[in-house]
Amino acid sequence: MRSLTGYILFSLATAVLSVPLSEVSVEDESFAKNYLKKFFNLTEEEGPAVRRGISPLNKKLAEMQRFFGLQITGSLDADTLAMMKKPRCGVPDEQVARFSTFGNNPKWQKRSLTYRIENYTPDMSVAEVDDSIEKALQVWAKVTPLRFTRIYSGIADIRISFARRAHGDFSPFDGPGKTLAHAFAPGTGIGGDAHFDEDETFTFRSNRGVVLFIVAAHEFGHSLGLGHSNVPGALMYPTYSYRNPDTFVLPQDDVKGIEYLYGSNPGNDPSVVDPTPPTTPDACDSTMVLDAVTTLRGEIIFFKDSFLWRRLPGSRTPQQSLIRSLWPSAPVDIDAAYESQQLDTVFLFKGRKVWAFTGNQPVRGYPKTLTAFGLPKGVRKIDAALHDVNSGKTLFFVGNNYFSYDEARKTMEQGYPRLVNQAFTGLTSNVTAAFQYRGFTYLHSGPYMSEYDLGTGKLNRVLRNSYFLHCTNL
Ligand code: TQI
Ligand code: CA
Ligand code: ZN
Ligand code: ZN
Repeated sequence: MRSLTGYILFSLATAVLSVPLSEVSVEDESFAKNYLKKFFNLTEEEGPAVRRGISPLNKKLAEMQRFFGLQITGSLDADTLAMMKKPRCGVPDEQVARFSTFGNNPKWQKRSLTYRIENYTPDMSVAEVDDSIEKALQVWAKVTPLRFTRIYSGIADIRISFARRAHGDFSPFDGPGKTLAHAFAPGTGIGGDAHFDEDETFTFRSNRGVVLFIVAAHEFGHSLGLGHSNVPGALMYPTYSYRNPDTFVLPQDDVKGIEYLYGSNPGNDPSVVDPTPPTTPDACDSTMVLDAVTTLRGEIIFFKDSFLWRRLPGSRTPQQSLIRSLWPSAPVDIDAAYESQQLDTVFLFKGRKVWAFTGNQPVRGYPKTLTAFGLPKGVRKIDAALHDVNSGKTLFFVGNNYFSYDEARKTMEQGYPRLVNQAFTGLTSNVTAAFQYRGFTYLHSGPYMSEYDLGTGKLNRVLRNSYFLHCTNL
């Protein structure tokens, strides 16, 4: 990594030399580098391409030029730089968390578009590929005036194909992993086309391999003119995570993005209640009630809906992501969570079930039921769980009561349930989440969080979620 800055500068120098007419300043060079990192996944890794002498920077420049319909030179020329500097929907991306469009807002000038599936992957049946593609286009058709018609011959607006390695455009695929697919912004010729990397294993709905429906829906977002979003959970967010195709609903941010380009679906009957688009919870919302909080190897993890925030030790700004991107087999909308440091395991609770993970690996034998886990039979769900490092006991909060579990003996303790407000003074409503951090115990009740000293049972202060879960937009 050390020599990389030098390496990038070197390749920029060669890029610039190949276009002798343009004068590119050092500022422009680093601007271009950052732009490509941000929007075209330029990485500073030393890969096989680097060893072969192909600069990743030149490749990315070519990719970007192809994307915007510029002349493909693979070097940082004046036109390319001008395109990079064009405002993206007039809003600097780093200021607002949301969708993006491409530099000059390329979009289709017609509402009726054709698509053609030019070949198939052997990973799935023909019917499954057809269905995945059709459903992926319908994701966008549902919320816009756009209509898609399949054709079986001739030249379609959106040509769909599977290919490996070099396949006739400027961006060869890279073998298994990394790039899964790519698509071109609206336009003639290659514009709108979507290519899928045949070296990936595509699936219809399993969480092994990549779900073709999800990747296709994301690529068609590009085919229609959307860039990446910086809202975790958005379909156009640039990391893949498994989602169930049968229950997928286009997130709010993507709806806003595509409506910005094409308007909303005029046929949408307001009396038909559509599922509300899922939104990403906002750490800045002071009324937000967290589902659960736990520690994990020194981090604090906050859960809300299908999302979590990780607060790394030494960092004040928590990182938001989907629960499934940390633990693909974990549930969403969980009830409670705790960490057993002795077992180096995090337990997640939802309804009558318990999941367990060590690091990011699921623990064998889980998920299991609350009763198999040791909780009394009558308990249908728990509200919060708290592991006390000093005593090795775990407290389970259920309504006004709590139970205590001896982690070492693996048994529930006698003499429980007890009343929560007898052990924790000042707590008048149910505990919604709980955790221990740096010797203090934190019990959440709605948007408030009470800090206790477990040794003395004393309430120190009442805080807001924002005490640990910093709001980063302010
Ligand atoms: N392919 C990239 C993508 O579609 C290609 C790409 C890189 C790109 N930079 C771009 C496209 C800028 C447009 C604009 O994002 S990928 C995902 C996701 C990919 C990634 O193979 O990395 C999906 C393909 F979002 F999950 F990361 C599909 Cl869904
Ligand atoms: Ca690949
Ligand atoms: Zn391609
Ligand atoms: Zn993308």
